[in-house]
Amino acid sequence: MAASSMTMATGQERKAPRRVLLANPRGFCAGVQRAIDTVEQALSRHGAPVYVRRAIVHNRAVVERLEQLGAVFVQEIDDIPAGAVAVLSAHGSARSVKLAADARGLRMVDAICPLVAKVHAEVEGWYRAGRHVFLIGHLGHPEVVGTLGQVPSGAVSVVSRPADLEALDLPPNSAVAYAVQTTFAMRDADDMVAAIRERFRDVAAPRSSDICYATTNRQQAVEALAASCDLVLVVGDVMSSNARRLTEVAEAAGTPHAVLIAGADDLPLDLLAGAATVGLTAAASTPASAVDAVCAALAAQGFVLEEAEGLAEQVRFKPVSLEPLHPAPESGSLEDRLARLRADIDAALDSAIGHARGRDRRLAEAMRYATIGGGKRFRALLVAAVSDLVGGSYAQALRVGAAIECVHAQSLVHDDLPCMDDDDLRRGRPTLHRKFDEATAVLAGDALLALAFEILADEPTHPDPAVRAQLVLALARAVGQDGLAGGQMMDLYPPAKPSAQDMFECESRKTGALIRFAVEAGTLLGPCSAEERARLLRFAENLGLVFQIRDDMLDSIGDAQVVGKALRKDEAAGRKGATTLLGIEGAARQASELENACQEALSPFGARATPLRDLARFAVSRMH
Ligand code: GRG
Repeated sequence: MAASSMTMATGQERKAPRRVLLANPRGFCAGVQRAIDTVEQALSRHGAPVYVRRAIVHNRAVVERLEQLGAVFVQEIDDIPAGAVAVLSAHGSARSVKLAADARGLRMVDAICPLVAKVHAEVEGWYRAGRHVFLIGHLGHPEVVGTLGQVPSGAVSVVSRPADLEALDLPPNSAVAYAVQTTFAMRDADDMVAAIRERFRDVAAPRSSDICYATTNRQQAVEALAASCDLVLVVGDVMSSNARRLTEVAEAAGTPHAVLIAGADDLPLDLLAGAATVGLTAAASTPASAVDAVCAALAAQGFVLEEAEGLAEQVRFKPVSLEPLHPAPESGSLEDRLARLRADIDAALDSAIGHARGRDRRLAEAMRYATIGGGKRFRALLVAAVSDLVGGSYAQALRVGAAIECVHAQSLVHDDLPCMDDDDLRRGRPTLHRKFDEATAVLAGDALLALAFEILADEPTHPDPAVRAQLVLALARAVGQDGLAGGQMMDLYPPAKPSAQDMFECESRKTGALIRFAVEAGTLLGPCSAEERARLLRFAENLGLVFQIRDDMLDSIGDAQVVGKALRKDEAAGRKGATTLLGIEGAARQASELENACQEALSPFGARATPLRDLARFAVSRMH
């Protein structure tokens, strides 16, 4: 068909007019429209300049028009003045970008396409479920970079061709999952999924296709007309992944030539001269004005324009809220808040441990094993809740939370060593010295302890060096002779006949000290009156004891599977905890009285203290 049209086109007695077949649908999708609207509305609401990190969508003309309206496009968060309004691009951003924006005090508006946000949520869910995730996409594309940045590095492998799977060292019985870049070519994704399924038995898949409706519709529309065209023109930016996919799809569907053009100035005149039927489509990021200009130029060359039959798209997304985001997990149930905080803490720990070349990889692996992807994050949530209560920054609280989790992980790793509690299981997995070896466990603990102080002393934790010094001092006291180390000594070498007072003293140091530090650190991150601080510290004192008494109770009545470690060891070792001294009922009564004291300490804060109340409730009733 294409060849015979060409003959007609170049022959003397050509009758049929030369025509342009316009693919339907083409051009802007709902996600692109929403992102552009977001920048325009942010400009009218907050005034110029509004900063945009990276191209809001991949189209030069769109970016230039927004620049004329007062938008300033930058590459990195550091290029944006503190306190400014910043819009994040439709392609989605890594967690670290949002945390950097928050730490810089930016008023952040995230214009992520909701369909990309769906992929982020899937990837995070599979990572949490312990699956290795394949992201079918193009390495380096901003959408892929943003998706990778939702989980710690190494949790996701980017693959684009079946051959990429061969390079991976994963046994066939691994639990895996796949997600797809929203603008990936449908047929290539199908091939990739088939290759994954052939290699792995346990494969979790997205509930609905990750390739977005706009990519799907535009690829199908161009595929339907390509074979009848001598030439297919795709109007779009060279940076646009979905534009480039449209040229590939058109060529694969049988047109002899598919050319990506930015606008009317780029028309391939040599190819047009010999073409009778030209297909025309446009990427999801191409404005209608660019397509109109190309149509006008083709009409001027004698082409008749014809709309091809196709789908009418009705998709519209809710506008982005223009209330600048501070991504603090202040809303939702305790479980929701914990889930969001866990993901953020994992990302903060992953980036703090880092991937610097030349460092010992085994040590870094052991540090990640000890800290990432496990634990309730009780102490980190506590810092975030107190910081939020006193008006502190979430990003700063997250850094302090990560530091505390490093110390906590260190204490668990050392506590599990044969010279202390000699445990094989922690957080439902082999203890660190069992997974690695004892020397690595000692050194990973040492490095985590050093990292905790490094995080606290580093500038992004707080702009005021005096606050950073206070944080460092308070943590040093919490882990030293009067804190964890001293408490552990009392536990290992108790007096011959320990009294209830001895037991409380030991637990207050071993467990309470870090919980008290979490609360104290939170109060340092925002403005807090002396009275508020005293109440919060009282809350912390009682909470630490509640937490430890419940720990003792779980040792007697808990389910090892749920708790994730060996139980019934204290009594066997003759160690005196709350349950051995007070009995189960007595311990429960004591914990409940202490919880009441926690709630009383919070009473003047009213509803603002709900997250802290929830934590106290959790501490007294937890099963793990
Ligand atoms: C920190 C310098 C320094 C020394 C450490 C080994 C040691 C000295 C102290 C041991 C402290 C210890 C193991 C206390 C028990 C605290 C406790 C109740 C742990 C369980 O905490 P969860 O339930 O654990 O919050 P997850 O796994 O949820 O994080």
